[in-house]
Amino acid sequence: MGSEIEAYLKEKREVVEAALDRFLPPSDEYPPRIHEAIRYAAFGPGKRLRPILVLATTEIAGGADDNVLEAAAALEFIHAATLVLDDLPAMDNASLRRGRAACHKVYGEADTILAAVALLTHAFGLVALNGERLRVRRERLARAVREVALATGSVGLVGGQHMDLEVAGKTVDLGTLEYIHSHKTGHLFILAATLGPILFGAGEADITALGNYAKNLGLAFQVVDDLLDREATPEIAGKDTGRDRTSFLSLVAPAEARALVDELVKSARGWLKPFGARAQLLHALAARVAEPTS
Ligand code: GRG
Repeated sequence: MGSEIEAYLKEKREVVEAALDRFLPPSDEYPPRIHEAIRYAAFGPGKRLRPILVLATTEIAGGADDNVLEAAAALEFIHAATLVLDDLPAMDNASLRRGRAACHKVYGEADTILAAVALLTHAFGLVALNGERLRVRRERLARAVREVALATGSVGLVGGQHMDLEVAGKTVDLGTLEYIHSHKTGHLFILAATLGPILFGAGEADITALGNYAKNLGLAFQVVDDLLDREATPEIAGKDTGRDRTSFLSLVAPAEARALVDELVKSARGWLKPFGARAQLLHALAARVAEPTS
């Protein structure tokens, strides 16, 4: 499955990149500077994990990539918005992201904030567009939009990021740490794994199972990110590392963190049982995410 999952990820990454390009205004759209900044933020060479999750979980729900390209692009645009905001001097004050200069280092802080806001609002528009194109029932589309709002707002990503900044430099307990990680990372994973199935009309039990899969996967991913932050150089990680951020490694030893990753991946995969062989790729994705250099 090792090379199979790599080939799958490469193929889907190309599908996603084409969608990102298609759904963003061109960089010469007036006013050009902000559209350039938006594209710089969105097109950094990332793994495209969240949009790929949209595609993979929609497939489980019986849909095809073409059915949910707007939703997949929306997930990456939200993610890109969080990254460029996180790098700002008022937040993580990082200068390197995805192997190149952070957005504000190229476009300045004001246009980086505007680019992030535009990416976020664009994501909402894309989810609505997806619903219109699929002729999704009104209640389902309303739910999809509501889930995006909840995952990105103060009871989701914003809450997680707020607490992360609030406790910077302080000792935190495991509960607070779990809140931070599940909110600043987990909620977007859950959204990525459920948005396609919601739009595509999956049953409630399937949506719940996929959400729980993603919740565990997201937490595992964040612990791996913490390990990478501690162990990798900026050249390898493609971003500033060893920063003073809340990390599982401030509470547990690296070996324990590794064991936690294994435990979380096992739990994630447990939620795939109802899907049988159809979930083969989601199993492989979970194993891949747990790898130290994911
Ligand atoms: C814009 C909705 C919105 C919220 C703002 C700034 C903020 C609130 C949240 C930031 C949350 C944050 C930076 C979480 C880190 C998540 C994480 C582990 C990112 C790294 O993801 P990868 O490795 O990155 O998938 P690539 O570059 O591969 O896409």
